[in-house]
Amino acid sequence: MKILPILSSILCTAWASPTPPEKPYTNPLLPGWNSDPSCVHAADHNDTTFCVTSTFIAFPGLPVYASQDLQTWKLASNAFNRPSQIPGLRETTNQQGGLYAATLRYRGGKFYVIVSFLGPSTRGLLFTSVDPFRSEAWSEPVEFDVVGIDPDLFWDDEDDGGDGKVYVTSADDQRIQQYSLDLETGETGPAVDLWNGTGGVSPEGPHVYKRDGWYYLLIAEGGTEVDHAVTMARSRKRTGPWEPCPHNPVLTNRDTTQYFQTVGHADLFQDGNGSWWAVALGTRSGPEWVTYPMGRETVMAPATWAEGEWPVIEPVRGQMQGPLPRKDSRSLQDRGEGPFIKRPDRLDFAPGSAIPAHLVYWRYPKVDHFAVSPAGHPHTLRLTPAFANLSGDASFQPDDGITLIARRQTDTLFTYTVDVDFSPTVVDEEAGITLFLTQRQHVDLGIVLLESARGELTPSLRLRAEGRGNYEGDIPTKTIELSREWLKKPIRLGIRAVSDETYEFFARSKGRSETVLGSVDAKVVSGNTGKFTGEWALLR
Ligand SMILES: *[C@@H]1O[C@H](CO)[C@@H](O)[C@H](O)[C@H]1NC(C)=O
Ligand SMILES: *[C@@H]1O[C@H](CO)[C@@H](O)[C@H](O)[C@H]1NC(C)=O
Ligand SMILES: *[C@@H]1O[C@H](CO)[C@@H](O)[C@H](O)[C@H]1NC(C)=O
Ligand SMILES: CC(=O)N[C@H]1CO[C@H](CO)[C@@H](O)[C@@H]1O
Repeated sequence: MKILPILSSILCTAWASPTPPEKPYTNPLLPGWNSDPSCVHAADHNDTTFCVTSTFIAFPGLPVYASQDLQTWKLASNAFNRPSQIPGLRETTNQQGGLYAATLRYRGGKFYVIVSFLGPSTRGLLFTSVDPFRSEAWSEPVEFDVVGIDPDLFWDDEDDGGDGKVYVTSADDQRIQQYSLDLETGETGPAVDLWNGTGGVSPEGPHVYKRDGWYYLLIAEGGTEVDHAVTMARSRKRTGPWEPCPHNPVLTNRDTTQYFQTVGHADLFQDGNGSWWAVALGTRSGPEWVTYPMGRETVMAPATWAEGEWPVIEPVRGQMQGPLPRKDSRSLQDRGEGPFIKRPDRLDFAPGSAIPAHLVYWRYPKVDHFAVSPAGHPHTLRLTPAFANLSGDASFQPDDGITLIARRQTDTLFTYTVDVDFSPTVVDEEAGITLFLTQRQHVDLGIVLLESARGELTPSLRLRAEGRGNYEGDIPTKTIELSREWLKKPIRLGIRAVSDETYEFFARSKGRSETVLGSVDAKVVSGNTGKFTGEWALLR
């Protein structure tokens, strides 16, 4: 199979650096499915900011992105990159389970990623690394008894009036709870209730910060849908009592007509110049919240946080401006494993190369089902069909594996093509491309062997969908029998987003004109079983 996808503390001292002038920028910051961001600035890593986002059951997972200008982001590594780190992913059937809402922190030269793994059971996992630009440098996780979801990591420093212990703050049972964690052994202390929020459903996504003698607790409320909001409380003591912020919610787009909705699940960080920023998740859906194939993306808003005061975060808009660092991420060019994430791809799987770090599988792959440039076929990726299709049938076990390798949709408008060299020999055998949200929701264009009306086995092109998401109309299935001419050469299969609401599926044999098989409404891959994930344009 030949594959050619073309895709498109504010320092109040005399030595404080001057704040750079305001510069315009656009959201999303990390386009495509990049929900639940958590970011940290590492001054002694060349003033680089790092963020981690959610990947649920995709593998590799927990991507760590790096930037120096807060605009150009590069995939530095994947904190979750080998099955030994989380054997239980093999048995995770829930399409919205797995790994989400991690917290990234940096301290004493070490990076920490703490997360709940929702697999056969719910476990807390803590990954560490001293080299965020290398996936392999991420540790095997220290496991701990997590209380619920969305763990945060906070050092209650003695020289800042604390008890010197490390605390995890997480969400369970409609409240935010906190307990100590031994970073070496994973031993946890008793959980205490911190805060229930201001009354919204699902208080979650907590982060704790200490400033000017106050413990600040930032949380998400309202559920990660159109009522999503960020609220805050503070206390002189780590365990409360908590005083809610008088201008809660500190960040939300609910009850607005904004394109960016569901804004919430925020984290705050301070860049090298002392400027504060909030990152959060947002969905480009408008208030209708019906068409959103890109899923939940990472957005950023400038913030100010005066001494002894509450932070003030600007509402999230598509076009914003703020004191962006005057650095240049180009110095990251040769660092890390993945690409600058807004660049188009042209992948040719050169002999001896690895599968690019930004491509993902659904759970663990059968490694030998994905061969880069096998003997006699340089510059190709050979996929071996799995027994099950992308949906899996009733007897499908997650560890049977589906042959799927995917790239995030990072642009609303794009063209994606793959040159497929495949001659099916068994009835129903199929290979092609897919627009994939979950195993229950995807639109597939494949080359498949079908029995014709005349009873003959005929190679055909077939467009069909599994699931319907938020779409209510008829979803057409289209089948075209392929003549011998088509089969002599690789067939180029493609998906084109003709608008942010419509995908067109097409095919072309070399020297022939393009055949459009049909258009599919983006609502098909919005909502329902993939409410919390986002779109992948894929090959399989
Ligand atoms: C800082 O950047 C230089 C030049 O790119 C690189 O050699 C060095 O390793 C970087 N330091 C860290 C801590 O990343
Ligand atoms: C917080 O929520 C928990 C669980 O629902 C409840 O038991 C508790 O009474 C609530 N606390 C307050 C102060 O409302
Ligand atoms: C997947 O395979 C199952 C079982 O063979 C079949 O019922 C289903 O229609 C197939 N779905 C797709 C989208 O290929
Ligand atoms: C670390 C950092 O970003 N420093 C910048 C702070 O702002 C000044 C003025 O724009 C820049 O010169 C520094 O490079």
